[in-house]
Amino acid sequence: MPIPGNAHTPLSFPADFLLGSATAAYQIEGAATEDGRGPSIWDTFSHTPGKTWNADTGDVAADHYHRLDDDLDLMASLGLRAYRFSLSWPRIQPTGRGPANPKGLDFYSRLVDGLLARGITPVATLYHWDLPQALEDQGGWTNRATALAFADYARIVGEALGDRVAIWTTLNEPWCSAYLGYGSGAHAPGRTDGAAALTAVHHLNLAHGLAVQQLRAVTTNSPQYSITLNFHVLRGHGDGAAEAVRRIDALANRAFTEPLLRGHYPKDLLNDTASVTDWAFVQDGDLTDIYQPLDLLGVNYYATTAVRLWDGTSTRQNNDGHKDMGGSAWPGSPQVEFLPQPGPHTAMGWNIDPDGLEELLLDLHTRYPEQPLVITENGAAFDDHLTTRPDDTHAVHDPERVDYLHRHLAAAHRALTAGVDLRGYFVWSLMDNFEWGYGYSKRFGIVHVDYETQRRTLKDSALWFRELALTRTLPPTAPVSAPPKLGASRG
Ligand code: IFM
Repeated sequence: MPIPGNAHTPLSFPADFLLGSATAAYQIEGAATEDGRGPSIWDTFSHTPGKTWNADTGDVAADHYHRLDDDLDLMASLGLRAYRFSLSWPRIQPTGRGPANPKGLDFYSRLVDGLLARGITPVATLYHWDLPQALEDQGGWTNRATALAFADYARIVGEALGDRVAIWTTLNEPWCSAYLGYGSGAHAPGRTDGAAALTAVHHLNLAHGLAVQQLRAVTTNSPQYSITLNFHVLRGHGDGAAEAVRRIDALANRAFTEPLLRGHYPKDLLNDTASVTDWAFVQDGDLTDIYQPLDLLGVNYYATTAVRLWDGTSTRQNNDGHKDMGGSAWPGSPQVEFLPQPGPHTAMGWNIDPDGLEELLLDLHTRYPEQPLVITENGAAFDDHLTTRPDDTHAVHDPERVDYLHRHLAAAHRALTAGVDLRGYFVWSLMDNFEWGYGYSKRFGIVHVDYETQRRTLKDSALWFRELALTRTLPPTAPVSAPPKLGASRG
């Protein structure tokens, strides 16, 4: 029987399907104190001993801020149709309030112009976790005022770039901002307070809704509006499997999708968390503000999550795929435990399950049939090895990543064929970068970054993705063509 996606049965994506790559400001830009940028919670967190692997910080990262033109050429050489990047709020408003820093806006304006000049669709995310530290000092996402400040920031950015950005994303993975930032403590600002995490959930939802309204008021090029969520695809185990799945689905998924797409919080979520908070922070009119029509729902998917009800006697397992920093990302649900998943695994220890992506897309389509979807992140970290060819150029042979991408794109294609309104796929990530609490120990890029020299080297997965982007047809999993001719610095 022919293997789907091989030469015998090529899988093709529609002509307007966006095939691109994604990054985030703090993970690649560096230049942490340059041109008026203020400190963010990730600067503070990463400079706090014990918070990140090897005490790594984003001070330099992939130095993208200084290498913008070369990196734009790199994207063009890969045939990317779209590029998803995030804006650093403290680069634009150093304290999160007040007038815009012109140098900050200028950087993103040059980025957007550079993309358009190369025929690459700009997809801008307003917030990928780098909250200005000055706002955190006033309570961060537990303070309603942060949502209002975010709306002002959205307006500033919309006024500056709202004639050119094609797709706006308000927030990236508010689950992480709220539950890892304020619940488990694995992410900045590192708080471990369940009530604070749930308060942050609501203020992030509110910030999204207010920002969409501000953007709509000032943009002039009829862009699309979206938010990106990291969905938890749950596998229930044991006698209470359905209950464990329901609780975590409410906390992780429906706490966002229901207010955003249906205008209310799920009743079971409010009940499950009643011992943690009374949700009094939800004010009249908030849900109307949050419930804005969305052109696209961004879907981030990497792995599945296995849950079961804890019997209360054995040691509770907490293999939820994130660093254990003492707190809990699951307020109100201590009776659920997270089981290790069978392999194969990526270097993050996350299980590889492409069927989970197909199931997720089909499930979202069933729950929210009117809602177009886009895969805004999918990809894998592996322990890559840079090799030097006899002519002193470099290569990274990463067949596991090529296989991962191939299998997930085939799964996305199956969902598309089954009728899901799926508009695009963005590989995480364009280049190796600062992987938050894991520092530089994990490499997700399709382009390798040598952090000593900042030399970029196309991995085999980049060549494979280039073939996909250029042909819109899923290439076979072996490397498909010679590297494009690039500057000497890129191996
Ligand atoms: O690197 C992150 C990204 O910032 C958000 N989504 C998951 C990626 C891999 O952990």
